[in-house]
Amino acid sequence: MQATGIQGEVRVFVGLGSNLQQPVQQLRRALEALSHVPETRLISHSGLYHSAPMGPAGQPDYINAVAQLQTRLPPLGLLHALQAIEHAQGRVRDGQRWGARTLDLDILLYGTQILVTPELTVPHAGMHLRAFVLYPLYELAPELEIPGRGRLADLLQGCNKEGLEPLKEDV
Ligand code: ROI
Repeated sequence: MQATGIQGEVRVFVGLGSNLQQPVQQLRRALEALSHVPETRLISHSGLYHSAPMGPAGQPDYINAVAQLQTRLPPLGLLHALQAIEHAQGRVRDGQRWGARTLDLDILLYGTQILVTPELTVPHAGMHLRAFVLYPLYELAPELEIPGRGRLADLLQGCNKEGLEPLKEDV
């Protein structure tokens, strides 16, 4: 089955993360920006979560969420639109792997497609192991199957939730 909906729209899930410069505000601003991406509709978003950093220690905790979009943009067109939002919100690519960031927007799923290019890998390579992705995603689409990885509900069972907390004061 192909994941294109009516009029060629594809269901996409985008992961949002920030741990610098007022992360909650960064995510709110990013959600607003996502609602203005061309040929794209923002359908819904999860609650915001507080999460312990994965990667190098000594960086602040993150705020994470997941958004659901319907888009007619091709994968790389969407990627470039997301990068423009990251850039507008002060993201600087300092070359440090897994370092702190003002805003990270990751395409998690693009319909049911599996895509591996130098610029973009979909499904997102680490998503099936990350509680800060799987839990917010489950809020939006508990029935989801992650292409090549299995059922979201099963992946959730095997994932350590430690350090992940729904944000009390939410959007
Ligand atoms: N850790 C958490 N908790 N949340 C993130 O969004 C996040 N993003 C990253 C790395 C640095 C891997 N760690 C993260 O890119």
